[in-house]
Amino acid sequence: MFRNIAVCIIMVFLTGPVLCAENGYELWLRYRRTDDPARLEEYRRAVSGAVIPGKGATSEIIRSEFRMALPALLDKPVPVSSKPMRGNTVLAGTSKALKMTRFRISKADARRLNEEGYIIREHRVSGRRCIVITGNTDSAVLYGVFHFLRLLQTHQSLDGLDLCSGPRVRLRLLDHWDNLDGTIERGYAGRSLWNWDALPGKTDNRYKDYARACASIGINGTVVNNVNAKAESLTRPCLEKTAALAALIRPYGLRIYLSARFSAPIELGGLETADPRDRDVAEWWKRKTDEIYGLIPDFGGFLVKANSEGQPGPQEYGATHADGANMLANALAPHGGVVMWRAFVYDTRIDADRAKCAYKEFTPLDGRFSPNAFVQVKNGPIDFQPREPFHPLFGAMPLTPLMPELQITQEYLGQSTWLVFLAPQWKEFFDSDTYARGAGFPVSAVADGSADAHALSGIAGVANTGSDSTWCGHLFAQANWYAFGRLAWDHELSAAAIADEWIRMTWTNEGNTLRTIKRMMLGSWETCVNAMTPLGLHHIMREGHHYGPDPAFDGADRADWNSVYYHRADSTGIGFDRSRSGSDAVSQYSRPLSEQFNGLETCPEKFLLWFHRMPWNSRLQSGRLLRDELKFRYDSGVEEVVQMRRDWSSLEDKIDARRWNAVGRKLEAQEENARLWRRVCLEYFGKFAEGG
Ligand code: GCW
Repeated sequence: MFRNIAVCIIMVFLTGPVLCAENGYELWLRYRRTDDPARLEEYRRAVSGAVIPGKGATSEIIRSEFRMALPALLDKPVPVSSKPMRGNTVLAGTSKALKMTRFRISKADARRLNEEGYIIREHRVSGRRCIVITGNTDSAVLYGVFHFLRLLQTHQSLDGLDLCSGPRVRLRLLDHWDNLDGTIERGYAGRSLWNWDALPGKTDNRYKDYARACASIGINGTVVNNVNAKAESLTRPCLEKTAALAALIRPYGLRIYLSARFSAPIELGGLETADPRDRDVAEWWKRKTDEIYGLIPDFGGFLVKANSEGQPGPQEYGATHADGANMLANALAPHGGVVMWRAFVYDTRIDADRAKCAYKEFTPLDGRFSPNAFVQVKNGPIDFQPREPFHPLFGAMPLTPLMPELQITQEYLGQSTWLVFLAPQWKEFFDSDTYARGAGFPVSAVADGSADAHALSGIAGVANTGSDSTWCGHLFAQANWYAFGRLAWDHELSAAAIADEWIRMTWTNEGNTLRTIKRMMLGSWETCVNAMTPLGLHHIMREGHHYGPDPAFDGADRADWNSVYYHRADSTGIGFDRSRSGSDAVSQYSRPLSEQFNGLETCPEKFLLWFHRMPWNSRLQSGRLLRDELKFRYDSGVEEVVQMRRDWSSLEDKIDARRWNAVGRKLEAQEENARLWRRVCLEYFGKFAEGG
């Protein structure tokens, strides 16, 4: 990288500005010279140096971040020190560390800030105009520092700064579906970041780079192993490796969590049972948990996938999910840890409609979970589809903190080939009104705990990171990692605002390019829905790997692993009847939403075939017949991808060739795949539609 920069400097000297080849490794933390002269002047005046008086690893990280960022952004030497200095400085530290500046956080501020919130405020110190970045803890200050740097990266004014920001959700986690052998389940960006063979002795700079990127967007926890867990992760040697990792990422405010295999007491402890009501089993978990805390004092807790897709669980012993969760919660409670118990269950003996299973299993358990237990619920009732209505469990378990699980890795959304910006999808989810206790009861209020006054709140995103030099396999997939962190911090942010920040930091502040990329990103999710599963269709991807179309698939062992189960197309129509006269999944939603979903006239068209089975000649809002509308949607999907390619082509001289080419190649493959989707789906559905 340094060589690259040196070459660039020489080239700038000789020929004026050039676009240097970049590989994307720097993510949104590329600190480039501020190329707006007025802003550059302003920043140079406002920031003559940075003072970070704190001791400890986090303060050192902040110093090194400033040393990297400020001279680059301001294009001049900027002293960074732990000692006071003259001039208009940036002062960053906890209120204790900043004592000498006489900057006081008022009591009201302190309460508002809690543990992770920060203030960025202009403040006079001995007649000088300084910018103070402060909070109650080191990680709060670190978050504030990244926010401040973001202001510079995105060319915001520093005039009269007075910002205060705190996270709406307490636990903001990445879930890595990484296996101990270095593979990643549903990973499309190379191998796992964690090199378990080399740990604990040998670590990798990339761990710190990962933690730094997470800290820059407010992520404060990471579940390092797959929910399809191996008991081996809980063995002493593995825990020592995990502890080494935990020590590296701790100063960035990141805590480690582990997925726990429920049958570990049998596999590792030699017990005959894993029954959560068995004294020896509970004792084994208690000892194991104590051992973990002995190695990792700030260990976050366990994530558990139980009685789901072949994973062991309490139901094997006639015990409930709550029994299982509580046993682990009890072991964690003395240490302040949490258990995150997943609600991703779909036992067809519970209900023939997979979408209904989790609700039926979990709502009767509301109120029976320990205070430090979350139930972790995917955004929709099936499985991370391009579009789903929100999961009916949101709002239906008022006594239990629910932790939404979003999928950043695009398992069903074109993986690392498709450009799909997911913030609009997540916003649709957060903003959905559950009507659980009357109107105005959105999913976001369940997620942040405000709806039912839960002290615990959390959100998890299934990570899309890997060993690839771009981290995420697609340069635009980085935007989803970014957006997840930003929305976990503040779900009120708009998708457009997040895209704007990310583009400015990752690509450019230049207006025309910014607008073009933003347009591409903001339309990209609807494009994906149109191109793959319009009008509420779902789960018609190729079996197993879930890339590309296979609506005809009917060969799986389980009915609900087949595409035909979900679309039910024949010559009389298409769609899954989940209305009152069908599976009645609509009744799992509160009134009046259940009524709205139930009514053919009132059901939003985006969910039409999710909730209803429709004759091919039904007339839709556009005036088109269903069969024509489907064609129209698949056509639009392709056209929109073609337009994205055109947009991207127009940026050739605005973006460095390496990244421009990399994205161009991805878009080409995306177009090919969109065309395949259209061809396969229209041919297959068309056969029925013609006869209808
Ligand atoms: O989406 C499905 C995936 C599985 C995954 C499972 C889950 C980790 O296809 O690969 O397993 O969901 O969320 O548990």
